[in-house]
Amino acid sequence: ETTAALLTGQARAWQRILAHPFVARTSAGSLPKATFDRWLTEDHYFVLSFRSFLEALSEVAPGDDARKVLAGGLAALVPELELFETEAAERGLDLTAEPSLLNVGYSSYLLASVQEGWPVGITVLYAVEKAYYDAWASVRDSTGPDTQYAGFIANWSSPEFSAYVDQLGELVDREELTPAMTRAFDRVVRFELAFWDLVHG
Ligand code: MP5
Repeated sequence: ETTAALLTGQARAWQRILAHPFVARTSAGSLPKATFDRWLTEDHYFVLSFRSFLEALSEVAPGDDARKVLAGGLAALVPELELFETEAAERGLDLTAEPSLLNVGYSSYLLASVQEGWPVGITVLYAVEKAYYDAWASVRDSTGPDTQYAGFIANWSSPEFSAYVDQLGELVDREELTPAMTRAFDRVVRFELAFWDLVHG
């Protein structure tokens, strides 16, 4: 299986994502408010870029079933962006703040990956979503329902999101693994770790 090979190749880095202090401290309820605020502001920029990426990737989807899966992902971004806006307003955050260069780099890479074609683009999409699902599912499993992060936890660890990530994995598994796909997957893993470091450091 293509996804199994990709995940196995990055097993140690994947553990580092799940054990990252941002994830661990969010779970433990000991994350400083300013750190979460920083994440929220940076991630909002990321999600706006991600939406353009998803739209561009839909254009090169090989069939109606793939397009339908991606359309579901696009639809989910509407309530997700509302969540960011509501939380930012409550926290008094300026979502138009200039993002970090790392974030600009990661966000630009998403769109650039579509130029490499569908197999690379769908690999990038799967890696991005799987990384968030696994991280937020681990937060979900160690926090109660009264956590201040409930909206975000639900967004990326709901049964619906889990099913969506599985569908993305099935689309990746239709593809024969290529070095370009491995490079893309590994790059997303490095970006994910660097993103957590950025907001937590
Ligand atoms: C996602 C995200 C998940 N919001 N931020 C990072 C740094 N990685 C992955 O993407 P989405 O569009 O919020 O589901």
